[in-house]
Amino acid sequence: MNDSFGHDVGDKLLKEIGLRIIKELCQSDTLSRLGGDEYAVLLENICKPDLAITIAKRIIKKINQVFNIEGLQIYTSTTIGVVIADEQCLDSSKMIRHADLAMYHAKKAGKNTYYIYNKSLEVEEKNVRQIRHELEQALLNNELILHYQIVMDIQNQVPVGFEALLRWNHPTKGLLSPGSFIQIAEESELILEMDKFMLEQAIKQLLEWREEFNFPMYVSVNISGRQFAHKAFYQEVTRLIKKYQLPKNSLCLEITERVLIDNLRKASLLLNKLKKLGIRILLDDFGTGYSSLSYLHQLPFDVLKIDRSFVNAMGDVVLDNSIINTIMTLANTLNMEVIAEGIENEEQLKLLRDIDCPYGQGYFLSYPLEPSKIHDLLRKMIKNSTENNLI
Ligand code: G
Ligand code: MN
Repeated sequence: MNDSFGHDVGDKLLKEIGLRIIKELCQSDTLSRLGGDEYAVLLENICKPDLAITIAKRIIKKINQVFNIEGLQIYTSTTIGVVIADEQCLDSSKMIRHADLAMYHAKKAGKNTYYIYNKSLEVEEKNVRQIRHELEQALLNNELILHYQIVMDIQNQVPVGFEALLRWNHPTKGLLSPGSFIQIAEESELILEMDKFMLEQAIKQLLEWREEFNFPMYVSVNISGRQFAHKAFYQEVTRLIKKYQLPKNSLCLEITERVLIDNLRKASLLLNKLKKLGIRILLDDFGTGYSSLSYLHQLPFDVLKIDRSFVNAMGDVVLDNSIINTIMTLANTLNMEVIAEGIENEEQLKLLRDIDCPYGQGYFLSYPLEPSKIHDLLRKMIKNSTENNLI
């Protein structure tokens, strides 16, 4: 708010919010501002815990209504953590900490929500702290590694590139997929370090294989929302392109809709700048989010990646696959390429070929594997393509 409208408006909004909260309280209650945009309410003498929830709901509703400040119409939202005092242990700092934990939990559930503290939150919090600590160590000890999955031109059976996928070689738990740790990393600055590492590592690997096989492949790297929004991201990409003299169109960045939707104009500017550097932009998991036609039109994607759920649900006749057919037509109209994700068997591959889908990846073509295995697989595939005059 301060950045968009100035501190004056920000200050007035905070006061207005305070006034709206006070209106929901009675004489014996206390309201204070903890700092930033956080407030604490102490309800004394309530007859039953439910009342705290009723009041939380009322506060959420009131703050969700428009604010008129200096001629501006401002909309905002709230999340509230509720903690019920334990008669045996009235420790104020502990109560605030618990309310805080509950509030963060509410935030994860979305805007305009409340959550009531319970003991399991603390266990969860401890777990998260532990994983975060282990991740910091992982970065220092080179436990984070990249696996790669080959992307194929499925019409000609020729490899065209590979997607870099993060794995954690955990000292006791074995090889972990990002699902088990990426969210925790994304909630802290750690994700930035991890993304930086991935990007550089993937570029080095690409150049090594391009040189060895003398074959024009690309590498595709998944970009987190945090990194995409970070002001140093563009600089970092520029630095790497210079440092490694990266050929045009050999680096792809995979971005999900979720990352872009918050600030379409800013996203569009950044994507266009990245494209000028010779980077290709892939829209990952297409079809699972908003898939709004207006942003597809506004953003300069090179490729749509059809989410694997659609490939998984394919019928066995070309005409039965209206969603995939529609995505193909859409991509053609918008001058974008298509990669089908999650091809797991021969039937799916054949159908996608018949539908004229140009590119694909999935377990049936290549599992995500450690670099040495992908190296051998690429060598075989490229040798095969050359022998059969496919390239
Ligand atoms: O969101 P994104 O498309 O980047 O997800 C990549 C993930 O998909 C990787 O973790 C990879 O292991 C997984 N994956 C790759 N190919 C397949 C496949 O054929 N089937 C399934 N179920 N998962 C796949
Ligand atoms: Mn991806």
